[in-house]
This record gives sequence, C-alpha cells and structure tokens, in this order.
Amino acid sequence: MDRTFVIVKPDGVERRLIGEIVARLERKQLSVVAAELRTIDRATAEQHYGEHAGKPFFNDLVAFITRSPALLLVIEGPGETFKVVRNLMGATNPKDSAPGTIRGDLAIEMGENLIHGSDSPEAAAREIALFFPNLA
Ligand code: DAT
Ligand code: MG
Repeated sequence: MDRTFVIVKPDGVERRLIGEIVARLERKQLSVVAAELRTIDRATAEQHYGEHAGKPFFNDLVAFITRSPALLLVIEGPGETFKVVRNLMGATNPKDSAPGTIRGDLAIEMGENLIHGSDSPEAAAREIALFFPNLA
C-alpha cells in the first residue's frame, strides 16, 4: 500500500467540512491510517511550506495554516495515492478547480482552499515524517 499526507486546513475545520472532505477520500476507497486535530505551530508550518519561503504570499500562508486547528491525515491507497488525492482536490486556485473536485465544489478563494495534499511520493514521505514522526 502507498501513503500520502493530507491536511484539512483551518478553513475546512472552521466550516465543519471535515466529514464532507474525509467522506470524499473514503468514497474513492482511500483509507485513513492516521489522524490528528492539531493547531500547527509556526516552525512546523514554515518547514512544511519551505518551498514557498520568500514568495509574496508566504507570510499569509503560514498565518492561515496556523490560525486554528487543522486535521492532519495519513491516507493510504493501492498506488500513486498522492496523485489520486491531488485529482480529488482540484486545482490550487478554486476559481480554476473543476466542479466535482473538493476545491471546485466547496472553495472560492486561493487563500482558503480547504485541503493540502503532497505533490509527489518524496513530498509525501517528507511530510508524513514531519507531522507524524512516530508513525512506522
Ligand atoms: P497546492 O496547495 O495545490 O499544492 P502550492 O503548493 O503551489 O499549491 O501552494 C501552497 C498553498 O499556497 C496553496 O494551497 C495556496 C497558496 N498559494 C499558492 N500560490 C499562491 C499565490 N500565487 N497567491 C496566494 N496564495 C498562493
Ligand atoms: Mg503544494
């Protein structure tokens, strides 16, 4: 089995969309293998989004992801799980995300796009290790 890392971001928790978002992953036959509701600390957020350090939106991004609890998830599927999740998420900017996707159906602003999913197997391994260091 193959794992990826997902965050239901603070806007998703605040809007009471945890069930909706997790249901979409489960309906696809993906499994939740670890879950924690946690307010992400600033240092972890800066490490997680390190690829965006220095970009004009970086400070707003870190402030957003740390503002209230987020649901951290390790998701398992039969293969290419990161890609399956990315397809369910939809494009980064919800104004471009296709209907039928999580962002396409439920979000409208780039800064409040509900869900994070690792963008490669390497990112999945790195992010799972960052957020769930005790997971086998
Ligand atoms: P994704 O979340 O689809 O992997 P990303 O890794 O490129 O997208 O960016 C991380 C988050 O940063 C994204 O979900 C929303 C925000 N973001 C990305 N590009 C942005 C931009 N040009 N302006 C404002 N926020 C942006
Ligand atoms: Mg990304």
